[in-house]
Amino acid sequence: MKLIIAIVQDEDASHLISTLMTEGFSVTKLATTGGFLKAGNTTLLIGIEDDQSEKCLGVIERLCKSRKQIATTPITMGGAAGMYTPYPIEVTVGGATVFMLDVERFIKM
Ligand code: 2BA
Repeated sequence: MKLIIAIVQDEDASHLISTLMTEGFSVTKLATTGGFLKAGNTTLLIGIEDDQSEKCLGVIERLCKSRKQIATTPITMGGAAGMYTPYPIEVTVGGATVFMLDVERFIKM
């Protein structure tokens, strides 16, 4: 068995979850926050049998779109004076960041 941890954009989450469930996958949704943009994203926990990994990854790849976002990153000016000037940068977020782990034991009590 494997555990897929998929970090996706909020905009893609609900369609992705409903499609995964229609395809027979069990999904747990977590509301998470990206460390860089400090914006909300969605993390899905999906427990799968080994032979389902390509099917599950295919659904995620098909439904999660990459988007450009403007991040306003403060850069420090003036040393000890501690003045901050917002510095806008464009970043491409997603489609999805996926971790796949081997599951040692799966227990339901
Ligand atoms: P965030 O950390 O908010 O990052 C959002 C996007 O900002 C990233 O998109 C990437 O394009 C950019 N970015 C992140 N760190 C950067 C940096 N130090 N300098 C310049 N640009 C940077 P994605 O790569 O698609 O990541 C989307 C979200 O997936 C991330 O949100 C984070 O929540 C998660 N993530 C990505 N890689 C991860 C990792 N190695 N471990 C844990 N979570 C990860």
